[in-house]
Formats: sequence, structure tokens, C-alpha cells
Amino acid sequence: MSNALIVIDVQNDFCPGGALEVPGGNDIVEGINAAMAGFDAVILTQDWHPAGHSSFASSHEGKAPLEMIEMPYGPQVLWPDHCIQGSEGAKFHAGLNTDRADMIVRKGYNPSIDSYSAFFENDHTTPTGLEGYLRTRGITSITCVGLALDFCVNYSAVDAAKLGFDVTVDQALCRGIDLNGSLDAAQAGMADAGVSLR
Ligand code: VGL
Ligand code: ZN
Repeated sequence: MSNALIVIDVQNDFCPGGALEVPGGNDIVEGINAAMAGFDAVILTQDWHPAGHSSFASSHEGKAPLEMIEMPYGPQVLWPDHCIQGSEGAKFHAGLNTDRADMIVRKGYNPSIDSYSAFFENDHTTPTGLEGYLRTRGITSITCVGLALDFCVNYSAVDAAKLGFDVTVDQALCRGIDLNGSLDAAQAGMADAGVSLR
């Protein structure tokens, strides 16, 4: 039985000055680096969209960022263009200790489906492969940290709990976007799914 730290999307575009900045997103970097020592495995995720991705408002005529749209897989928030493959914004925050990472999971590369969760795309069916990686390494317990608490951290933690992992979210090492009450909803949803919030 091993434990893993899953560091979600600590990328320039989610930090102050980035395209989809999360307030205080850079404040958690040092704490995340320090936390790495307490885990058998460290996994980083990286939001990794092709230009023209369907989650970008700019891909939908007449739509502005933060408006909603109905996708074949359900409602989707439209975002400013962010984390475009190979761009500065898609790079990890320069202060993040990426040397300690055993694995980097990229997600959101499918042009027609967004992927908040580190485990499944937003159709809740297409796997990223992370579940298999964790299971084959004997990891049963995971702690999620990173950005954004109410989107990618939330979806990753809930999916991991549904898959039967023992899941903790360390909220001191997360920052949220808080769009129309999304932070309260995320905390309630994670608690319901059996995620330990601390
Ligand atoms: C995220 C919105 C769009 C996140 C990624 O990392 O929480 N949020 N893409
Ligand atoms: Zn994204």
C-alpha cells in the first residue's frame, strides 16, 4: 500500500498574470514542493489543449468567457484560451519542483471534450490512464493539491473516490476560481463523495 501526491495544473496560465488566473495560485507552490517528501509517488497533471479547443469561448461565435454552453456530454463553462500545447502559459510554474515527479499526466488534448479530472475526460467515460498507473504501482491512497480547487482538483478528487481510492484534498495547498458558488458546491460534492477535506 502506497500513497501518492497528485499535483493538479500548477501552470502559468492558472497563476496571477496567466490567461485563466486563479487568485493566489502561485502562493501554494512552495508548500506543494515541501509536501512532496511525504509521499511514495508524486504525479503532476498538466492542462494541455490544442489551439481552438471546444472549451474556449473563442471557438464559439458570439460567446464570451465564463458563459455556459451545452455540449454532447453536458453543460460546459467556456474559458478564455489557456494552456495551449507548447505555450508559456501551459508550462509548470517555474518554482514547482518537477524533478520529483514520477509521472506527468496531460489532459484536455481531445479537441471536442474538456477534461477537468485527472482520471476521466468530461464525458466521465474516456480514461486518461492515471487509474491504471496508480493501481499497477500499488497506490491506494492519494492526496490532491493544486489548481483550481473548484474545477480540476474537485473533479479529480471525486473521480478518485468513486474509483475506490482513499482521497484527501489538502485545501491549504489549493486555490479556487469561485464562479457562481462553484467553491461551496465543490466542497459539498467532495464531502458527499467521501473525500477527506483538510
Ligand atoms: C481548469 C478550467 C479549465 C483547472 C482547467 O485546472 O481547474 N479549469 N481548464
Ligand atoms: Zn483547461
